[in-house]
Amino acid sequence: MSPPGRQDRPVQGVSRRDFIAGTGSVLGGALLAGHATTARAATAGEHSFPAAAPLAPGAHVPALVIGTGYGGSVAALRLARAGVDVHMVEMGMAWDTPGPDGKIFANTTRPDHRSFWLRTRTKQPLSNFLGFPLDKDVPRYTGILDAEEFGGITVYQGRGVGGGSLVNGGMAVTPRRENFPAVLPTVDPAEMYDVYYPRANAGLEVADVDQGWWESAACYQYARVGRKHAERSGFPFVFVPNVYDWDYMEQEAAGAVPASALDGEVLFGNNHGKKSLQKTYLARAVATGRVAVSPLHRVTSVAPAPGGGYRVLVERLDTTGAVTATTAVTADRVFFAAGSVGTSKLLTRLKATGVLPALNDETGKGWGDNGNVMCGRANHMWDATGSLQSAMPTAGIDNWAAGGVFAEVAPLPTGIETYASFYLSITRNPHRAAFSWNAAAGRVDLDWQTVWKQPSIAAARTVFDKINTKEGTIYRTDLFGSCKIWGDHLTYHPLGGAVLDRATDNHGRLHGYRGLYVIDGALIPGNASVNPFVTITALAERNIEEIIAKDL
Ligand code: FAE
Repeated sequence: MSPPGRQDRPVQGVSRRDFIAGTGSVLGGALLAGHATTARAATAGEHSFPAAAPLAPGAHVPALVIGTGYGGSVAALRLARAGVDVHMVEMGMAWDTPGPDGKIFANTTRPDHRSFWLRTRTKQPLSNFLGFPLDKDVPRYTGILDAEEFGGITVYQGRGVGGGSLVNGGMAVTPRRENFPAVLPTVDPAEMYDVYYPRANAGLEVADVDQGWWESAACYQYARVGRKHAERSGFPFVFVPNVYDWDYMEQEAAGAVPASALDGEVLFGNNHGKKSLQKTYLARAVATGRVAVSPLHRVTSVAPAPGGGYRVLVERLDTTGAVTATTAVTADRVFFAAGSVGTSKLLTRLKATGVLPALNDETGKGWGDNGNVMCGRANHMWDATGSLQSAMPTAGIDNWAAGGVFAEVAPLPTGIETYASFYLSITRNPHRAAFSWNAAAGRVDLDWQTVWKQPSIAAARTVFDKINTKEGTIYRTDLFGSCKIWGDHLTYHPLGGAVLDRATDNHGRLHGYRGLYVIDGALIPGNASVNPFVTITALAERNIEEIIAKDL
C-alpha cells in the first residue's frame, strides 16, 4: 500500500543572508519607534526569528494578517513577494528567548509556566498515568499551548509566532486523492494535487524518514510494534512524512547533538530539529523585508473605516495576559488567520454585535473536531514499545476506506518502558457544531456535545477491538482518568467555522465585505481525513494566488 502524501527530501530553506536582510528591515522599524525588543538567536542557534515589530497607533497597513499559523504565514509570504507590505498580529509570544533553563521551550514531561496559555493549572491531554493525575499548578503566563474549554470539548491550539506549528507533531499528511472531494467539496482536486499540495509540501519542507534507519532505530520501536499489530490484524500500515529534520534526529540518536525529539520535545515546543513555520514560511516572509510581526498583540475588532479599508483594534498584552494598551490602526485588507476557533470567534462576535452585520448566516457554522479520539493499548511484556520514543510520529493505520479511521501511531515519550501502544485516531464523524454570541456572558460559545464523539469511538473500535482480539491485549484505562478508555474530551484539529464557499466565496473572500478574507483552518468544513496542516497550507496557497491575481 502506498502511503498518502509521501514526499521526496526537502527543498532548500531560506538562506542565512536572505534571513538577516529581512531581520534588519523589521528591526530597523522597531528601533525607530522605540518599542523593539532585542533580536537574538536562541541558544539552539536555530530559532533566529526577529524581534517584535511595533504597531504604532493610527498606523496604516496595506495588509494586516491576524495570526501567524499556517494560513497567516502563507498569506504573508505570498503578499510580500507580490510587493505588498504586511503586518502580522499574533496574540502569543515570539518564542525567541531562552528561559531559566537555557532553553526556549519546556519539555513535554516537565511542564512549567511556558507550557500553557494563561492557566494556573496545567491541563494535559493525557491527564493521568497509571490512574494518577498528572496536572499541577503553574504560574499564569502567556504559554505556548492553549487548552481552550468549551461546553463539550477542550480544543488544544498553539499560541505564539508560528501558531500550531510550534506545538504539533509535525505529521505532514496529504489526504488520499479519492478522499479529497469530501474534504473540500467545492475545490478542484486537479489543481490541488498538481499544484498546491506540492507547493505546500515544498514550502513546509516535508520529508520522509529514511526507512532503513527507522527499521533499526531504538526510538521507533513503538512504531514498529504498531506496524506489527496493524498488519497482523490486516490493517493497512503507512509511513507518514514529517517536517522534522531527519538528519538532525539521526544525529540525536547517535548522541552527536542535543536531544530534542528524542528528549520528548513536542507538546510545549521543540528546541532543535522541528521545522516550525518560524524556520520555513515565516523566515522567508520576513526575509522579503516587507513583513513585520507583532507578538503579544491580540486583534479584538475589525470594522469598516469611514475613509475605506478597515479599522482594526489591537490589544497589547503582557506575559500575565493583562492588556497594557489598545491600539487602533487601519488596513486596506484584513486576513483572518487566527485559526479555526480564533477566526470563528472573532467573526461570530463581530457579526452578532453589529460591527460586521453583513457577514452571512454561515458565519460560525460547520465546525468539526476532525473526528479526533485517543486511546492506548496495553501490550504483552514481549511487545515492549521502548523507553526512548521519538516525539515525532512517522506511522499510521490507514483504514479510512473501510472504516473511516486514520490512526496515528503516536509516541508516549515518558522516558520509561510503558508497554503501551498509543493512538490518535482521525475518524469520519458527521457532527458539526456552531459558534454563537452569548451576550449575557460576553463570550462566544460552541455547541459541541460530548456525546457527539460516539461515532468516532465506534469507528476507532473497529480497528482497536480487532487488534486487541488478535493480540490478546486490552485497552489502557489509566491515561484519561481512572477506568477511562477513550480520550474523547478534546481535539487537536479544530476545523471550520467560516467554511469555504459558504461563509466566504470559493477563495476565502468573506461575503458582505470587500477586502476581508479567511485564510486558515476555519475554511475546511470539519474534517480533513488526515492530520490537517498540509491541507490548510495548500488551500491557503491556492486562495492567495487567486486573491493576488484578481484583487490586488
Ligand atoms: P493556527 O496554526 O492555530 O494559528 C492561528 C494563530 O492565530 C495562533 O498563533 C493564535 O495564537 C493566533 N490568534 C488567535 N486569535 C488571535 C487574535 N485575536 N489576535 C491575534 N492572534 C490570534 O491556525 N496537524 C497536523 O497536520 N499534523 C500534526 O502532527 C499535528 N499535531 C498537532 C498536535 C497538537 C498538540 C496540536 C494542538 C495541533 C496539532 N495539529 C497537527 C493541528 C495543526 O497544528 C493545526 O491544524 C494548525 O496549526 C492550524 O493552522 P491555522 O493556520 O488554521
